[in-house]
This record gives sequence, structure tokens and C-alpha cells, in this order.
Amino acid sequence: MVNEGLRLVPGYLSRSAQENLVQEVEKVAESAPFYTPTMPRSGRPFSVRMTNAGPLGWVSDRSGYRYQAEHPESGEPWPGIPRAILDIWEDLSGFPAPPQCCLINRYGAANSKMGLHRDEDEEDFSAPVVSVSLGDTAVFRIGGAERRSPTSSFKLSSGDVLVLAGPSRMHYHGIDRVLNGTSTLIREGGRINLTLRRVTRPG
Ligand code: MD6
Ligand code: FE
Repeated sequence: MVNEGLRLVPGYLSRSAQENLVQEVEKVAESAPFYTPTMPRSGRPFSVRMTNAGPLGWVSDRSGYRYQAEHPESGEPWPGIPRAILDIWEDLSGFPAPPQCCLINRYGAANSKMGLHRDEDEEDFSAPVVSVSLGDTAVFRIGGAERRSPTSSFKLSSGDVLVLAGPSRMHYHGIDRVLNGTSTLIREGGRINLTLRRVTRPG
């Protein structure tokens, strides 16, 4: 499979950098608690809990997917994206403007996954998407520009960073499963994923 523009940086974050990011996520979650999003139309709950940092958060509910400035349950603005997370974007995105959304996905110890999707709710696709994996190893699947395109899979371990730039920015992808007990980073187990995105056109 060719995923032009995809770059996996295994072991990008040291153990101490990973521990620091878990703490930063805990701080974000104190002001913007994890909540369980629901699917458009069906209202079926996601198996993953979510929260956001940054001026725009990605949310999903019965009315659809969108970006909004406020937490859907508290109505409060999302907290800022922690400096240590902005540094990763600056180092790896190659994009001149900062990310506007840091979506935080929390996979619990039991059977969380994420179906095949494209990140396509943004107004501007010229910026890459940068994603950081923390905690238990996940099996990441990626295909092509169409849902029926052939797919392949690889593992994302704690501290790995994945960049989807160029054509791969619009490729279908998802998380097949999380391999429980593969990391000691998160006390309660499971996995945290940070997905950094530009939402609007800069300038
Ligand atoms: C996850 N990641 O790793 C889900 N999207 O939990 C994504 O959906 C994703 O890793 C765009 C680019 C990179 C990603
Ligand atoms: Fe995605």
C-alpha cells in the first residue's frame, strides 16, 4: 500500500516526555472533562471518550460532526493546547501556523476502537495531521482515498508520533484494537491519543 506523505516517527518521545504529556492531559481534563460522544443520527455512544484543547474542539452528537469553541457538556471554552504539545507540532508538521485543535481520545481498558474514517471536517486540508500515541499499543489501519481502497495496518506504541501529510492526509484510517497491558505509562491502563489539526485557513 502506498500512503504518500505518511511519516511514522517511532519513539519520538522519551519516557519522561510521555509522563509529562500524561500529566498535561490530566490538567486539561480537570477543566474539560472527558465525555462520551455519540454518533450522528443513531446517537450510539463512541467506545472512546474524548475531550479537546485549543480554540476549536472536535465534537460529535446526533446532529453531526463539527468544531466548536465550547465543551458540549459544561459550555466552557476548551483549555489552551499545552506548550509541550505545540512543540511537537512545530517540530514535525512543517506548517507555518499553529494547530487549532488538539483532540484527546481516551481508550479504556475494555475493547475501545475507532472505525475507519477520514479527518475531513476541517476547512483547510493543506496542513498535515499530527498524532501522538501514549499508553497501550494500538493497531492502526490505513487505506486510501476511498473507503473501499485496500488497507494495511501497523502498530502505534507509546511515544510514537504519526504525521499524515500530502495525499495520506485524506486517507481512510482507524484503530482496530488496543493491546491491553502493553504499557505501564497510564496508571489505569488503556491508551491516550492526541490528534493535532489546523481547522481554518491561516491568515
Ligand atoms: C487514534 N487517530 O490514534 C486515532 N487521524 O486513536 C486518528 O484518527 C488519526 O492517528 C488522523 C491522523 C492521525 C491519526
Ligand atoms: Fe483520524
